[in-house]
Amino acid sequence: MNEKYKHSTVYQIYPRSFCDSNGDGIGDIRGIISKLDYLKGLGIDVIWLSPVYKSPNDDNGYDISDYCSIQSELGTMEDFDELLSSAREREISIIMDLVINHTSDEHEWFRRALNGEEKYKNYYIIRKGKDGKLPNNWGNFFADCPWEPFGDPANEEYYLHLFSKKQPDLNWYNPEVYGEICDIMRFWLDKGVAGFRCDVINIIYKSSLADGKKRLALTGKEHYISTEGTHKILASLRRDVMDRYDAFTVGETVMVTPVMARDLTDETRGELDMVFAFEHMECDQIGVKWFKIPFKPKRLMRTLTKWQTELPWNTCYFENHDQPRSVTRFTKGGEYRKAGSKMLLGLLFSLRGTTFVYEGQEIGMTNGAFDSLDEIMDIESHNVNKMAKSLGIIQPFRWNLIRKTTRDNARTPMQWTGDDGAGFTTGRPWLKLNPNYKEINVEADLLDPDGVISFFKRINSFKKTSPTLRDGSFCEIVADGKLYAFSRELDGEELIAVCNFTTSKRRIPGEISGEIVISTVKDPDINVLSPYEYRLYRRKTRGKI
Ligand code: TEU
Ligand code: CA
Repeated sequence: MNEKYKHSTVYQIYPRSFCDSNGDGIGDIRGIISKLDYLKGLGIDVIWLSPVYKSPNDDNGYDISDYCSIQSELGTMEDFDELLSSAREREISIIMDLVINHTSDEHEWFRRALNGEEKYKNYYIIRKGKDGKLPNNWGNFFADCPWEPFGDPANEEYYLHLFSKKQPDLNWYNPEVYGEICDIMRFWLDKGVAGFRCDVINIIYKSSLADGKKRLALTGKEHYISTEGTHKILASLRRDVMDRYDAFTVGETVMVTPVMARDLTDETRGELDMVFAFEHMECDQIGVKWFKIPFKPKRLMRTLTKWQTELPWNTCYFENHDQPRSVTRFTKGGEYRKAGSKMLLGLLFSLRGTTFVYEGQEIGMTNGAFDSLDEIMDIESHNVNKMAKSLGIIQPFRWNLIRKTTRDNARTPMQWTGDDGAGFTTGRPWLKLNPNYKEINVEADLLDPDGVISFFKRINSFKKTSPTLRDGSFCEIVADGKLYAFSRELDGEELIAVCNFTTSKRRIPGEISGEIVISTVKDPDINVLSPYEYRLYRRKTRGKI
């Protein structure tokens, strides 16, 4: 793949929550334009924009009703074009979120299907019920039933929706759907975007609609995870569209294994450039994400090592708009918030792969502080609540489960200043601000010489200029749940990253030596790591092997 993008630092923006330019409480494109210098200062190369297309917002833009126009509350196409050119002036590229497993039920295609136009009915997956029952026994990602009556219930027809019922799945058996999506991709690429983050891309082609093997969650998934049909579509999209542009794709690939990820990113097959895997996001849960268990650092370390070893090129990320905040999740937070945030960034940038960060991660933003379900907007959380209720789980338990897992944890407005509205808005924010914005905000962090942003800039620019950190091989040294240490090696140089995942001081193991090139603490002790310290050693290996 294109070396330029491979070594980019990508910053994800969740537009509703980033910066509001007109006081309506919703972040917008002009707000993003106003922060481009800030992003340039961080050393960002690429912005991944979560969806900005027209949408009834059942799932905050992941339910698209028009792929080629801009959601009016976020701005206009002129604003978008200005964003693109202002970013380009700063040598920042933009990738779009390509959501093609489903559309909104308010998309013209679905409306025309409902009107009885056969052509458009064939854009979706519509099936007759079986003897008064649903077409199959599949599960749904949002704790719902994946079949909804299509039109008049008397017809006993249902449409498939693996997500919300306002997100009907597209029928990828139909070549016309393929053609439409090619046109949409070209529309944005012709404008000059640098590619796409492809939403749940490894589930688009359902190999069959037969009943699935019964499971705790997502019964039926064996019929759609990384099917041959999906591989073929991806190879065609690459050949027919992507290869004609200077652009790249990163696939959001759910439930993917290293073997699947290798196939999806294999240069000779020519499908995706890189993929987001999820296994390391599962080290504080059992089975489904709603059953959280205490975080097990050892599981995180082992999983990172597994993927670093088994996949030639990873995407490295700890946060996005669907996951709780990493500092809350993977550290004790509180008095260790700053140290923990920096350690996690150090770790992230030391791994082999393309680095993706999420808005707010650069200041160590924490999970939202919600008091009850009334403050939650995330459709997934509301569905989980309903499902848990139907299972007889009582309210305090339901809330406890949702509070920890809700995607709104990562969607609270960006904390720019300590002023009312956190510098995010002069109005009433669409989602409750975390009250800790008074202490945790960009303005305060920038003034703090020991702040998270200054470390972010340091480690980001170090990675850009270090061939070893960019391309070196990966080898685990320690992964005992307390310390995580690994080396990266290239052309006779070895860099060793060491992370302390505990709140106590820890002795440096004997095999780790060299000159300390970076540390998250001011005067690092040669023999001992401070709580949540990250440091990087350098030594020569020439002649040793
Ligand atoms: O997420 C896909 C997905 O699988 C999530 O539902 C995931 O299971 C959960 O959010 C985190 O564990 C993508 C988008 O990132 C998400 O925001 C959308 O809601 C979803 O697709 C549907 O488009
Ligand atoms: Ca606004």
